[in-house]
Amino acid sequence: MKETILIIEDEEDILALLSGLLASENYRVITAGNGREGVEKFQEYTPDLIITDVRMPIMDGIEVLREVKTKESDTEVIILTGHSDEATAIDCLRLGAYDYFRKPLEDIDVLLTAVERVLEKRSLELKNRSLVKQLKELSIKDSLTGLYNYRYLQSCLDEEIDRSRRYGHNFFILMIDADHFKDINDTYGHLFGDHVLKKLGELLTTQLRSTDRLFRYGGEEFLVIMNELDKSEVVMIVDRLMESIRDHKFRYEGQEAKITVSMGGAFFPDGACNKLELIKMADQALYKAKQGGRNRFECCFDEAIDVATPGSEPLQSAGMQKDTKQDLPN
Ligand code: GH3
Ligand code: MG
Ligand code: MG
Ligand code: MG
Repeated sequence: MKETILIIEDEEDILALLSGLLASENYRVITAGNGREGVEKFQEYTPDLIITDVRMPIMDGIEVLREVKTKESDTEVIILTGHSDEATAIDCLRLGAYDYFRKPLEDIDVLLTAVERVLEKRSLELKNRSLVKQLKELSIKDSLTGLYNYRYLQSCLDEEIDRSRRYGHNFFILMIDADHFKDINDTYGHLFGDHVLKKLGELLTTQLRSTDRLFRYGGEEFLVIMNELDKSEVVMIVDRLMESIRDHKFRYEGQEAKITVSMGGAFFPDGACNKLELIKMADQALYKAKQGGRNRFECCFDEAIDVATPGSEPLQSAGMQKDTKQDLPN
């Protein structure tokens, strides 16, 4: 079965002629006897093409055309008009109809050719649109992990800062860097390392909230943008992330390893007045976490907070340093 065509026509003999002809060409044919019924069937079947008469009771073809085109649908429309309706037909083209045909239909092959042509044009347009969408998707994704890439992060941060300035809300960025990742590659091989990075992206994704956005920042570095959270929630989320990574056994082709990560966080606008400063703050916090022994989280918080999370050491307020058991890859 080929495409779906809805024919809207109040003259029964024309309706029968057209539906028989198009059905014999293997199109899926739907019919309606007036505009109102036509619009209902358009909504029900979302046809690829509508062939509609203009003059009909209850609702005319122009109203049908308007209805279809204001819905931003991909449905094409061909108009059938009487001899005296030339001006109306031209109006219909302006409203977005593909073509019009005068009744009585003298050369039915011409109409058939128009049907084939408009459906081909539509199919090409849809394919192009889907390709453009795919390309856009590819351009913002990282090929190894499938996460958003560095380039997309830059535009998201710009947007986020813009929004923060306009509406006065905070957001948080968390930089995550795998500890001693060079050793993982050296010990288990680069392919194993690739697998760990991919899996790490998945692990982080499952632990984050659906509104958090995760990016691959660089080689073995990730970054999360989080909205709508306060500082105690940061502690909770970071704890959860750290724990799930620490507990996970990364397995690939018969080999198995555990890893840890270090994290650095910063709030916007706390202490940062632009994107570069914000990234620098998170980067410095991350550096501090590395210097402090790795497998830990550091953050540039303005105010001191003191939060204890269940099953872990209390977090220290100054600089928000959290000591965690060092769990070196094995
Ligand atoms: P640190 O704890 O200080 O972060 O140590 P590190 O070894 O993780 O850091 P370093 O910057 O010295 O090395 C990063 C390593 O990450 C080296 C590099 O080969 C590896 N890496 C970066 N991108 C990829 C990747 O796409 N696949 C694999 N397998 N390894 C990668
Ligand atoms: Mg009519
Ligand atoms: Mg690094
Ligand atoms: Mg590293």
